[in-house]
Amino acid sequence: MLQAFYSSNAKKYNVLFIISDDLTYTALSCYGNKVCQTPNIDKLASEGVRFTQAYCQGTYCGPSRASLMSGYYPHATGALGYKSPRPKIGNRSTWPQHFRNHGYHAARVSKIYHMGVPGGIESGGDGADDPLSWDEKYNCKGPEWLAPGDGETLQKNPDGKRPVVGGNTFVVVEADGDDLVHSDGKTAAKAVELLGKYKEIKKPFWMGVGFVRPHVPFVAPRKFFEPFKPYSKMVLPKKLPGNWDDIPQAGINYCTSVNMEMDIRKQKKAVGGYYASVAYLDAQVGKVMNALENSGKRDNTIVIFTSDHGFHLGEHDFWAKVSLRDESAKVPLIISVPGKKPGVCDSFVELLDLYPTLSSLCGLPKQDRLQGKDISQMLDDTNYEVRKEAFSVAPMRTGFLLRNKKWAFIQYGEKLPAQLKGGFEHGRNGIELFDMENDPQQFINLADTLKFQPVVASFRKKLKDKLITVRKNDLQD
Ligand SMILES: [Ca+2]
Repeated sequence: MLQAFYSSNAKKYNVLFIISDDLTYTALSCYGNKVCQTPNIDKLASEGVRFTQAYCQGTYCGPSRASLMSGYYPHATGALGYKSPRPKIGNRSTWPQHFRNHGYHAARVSKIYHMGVPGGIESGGDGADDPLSWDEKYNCKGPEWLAPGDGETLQKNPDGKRPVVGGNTFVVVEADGDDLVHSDGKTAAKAVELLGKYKEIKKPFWMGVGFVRPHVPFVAPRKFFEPFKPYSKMVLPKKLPGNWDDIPQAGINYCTSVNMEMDIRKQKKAVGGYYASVAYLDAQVGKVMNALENSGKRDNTIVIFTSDHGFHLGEHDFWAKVSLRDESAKVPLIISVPGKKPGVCDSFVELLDLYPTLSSLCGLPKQDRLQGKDISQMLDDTNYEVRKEAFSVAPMRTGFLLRNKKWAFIQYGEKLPAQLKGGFEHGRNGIELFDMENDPQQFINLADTLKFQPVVASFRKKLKDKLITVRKNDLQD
């Protein structure tokens, strides 16, 4: 009864969901970066609640996006790679589909489910999209690493002879021309056009706007690189000798300064190129927000800004994603609900919480099958706590993270009972335990310290229970 009453009386807000690709919270000025300025994202943060402890559920595009859009953890759907969650969820509704089913017009501009970057953006295809999620959808083709300009391949290019290349490679291109040369400029323009069009529609809308920067290649119009040049002035994270000695092999990220053969000059240019891509992204976010203001719908539109996962910029000599350290597993998250007080929330949230939370804020029926939690009360009271810890996975290396206020617990390796003929085998590829209050940069692995064995044991049990809960769901036969 209460639900019916709530639903019929709740405001039908529009939803504008803006998601960046491979954006670490550490690169945003509203999260404390002093070098990279992001005035448009900062403005949105000042109008909403900025979450300082938001975590993705998978530390690369495919599983993270499939999870947040479907409402299930990666290990529930088995969407651990770069696939659509649809075969596993059958006729159950995704996040925008649930809104469509309740009178919303749903639109996608560019990358919301997984798309290969740069390859998929060069070809302009749909990627691992889910057609049932949308009333209309647009792909925004761009030249990526082929954009005319000054390019350099930073990765595995010790003698400087390697040309600019495609694929998932650290390449910087200071590009000729304006914003519209690139995919994200076109994405912003399409979103602006749709917001203009939606002035006239009677239905509320759910619009997903997916930007592909700062995902590699670091390509943007030249002017965005200026604040970061000469690149030699970029400051790299603190390096500690022997930093890898106390972590398991599985804990050393797949991209490092060593295996990418990046010297200090290239590392600094990678940071500058990444920041330029973030500045370019920020400018595109500004265009979309201006268009929302101009459409007259800002006052009844909930705006969300986030990223599918984070990114290392040289911490521990790690680069890129996959890692379960905070720079990679934590995401920027801003939720701006008209009429609610802006603030900063330090309680734990997961990207998985967006689907049930937005459903609740818009008065749509609650679905108990969803694995995320409704965090809408945190938007009224930033001290409110819905979860004590966040859970994230790096399927590529069977890595699992449990993160609470005090600890980051990371475990690698898992064999299921079917493979073992009875009994789980957890953590055979190593464990990391970091004291996040005294060692927030995660330099000292305490997993082998005698004193902390009870903490390790308690987390091992917690993780085992968590995986059982995650796998017990309505998708199972
Ligand atoms: Ca990504």
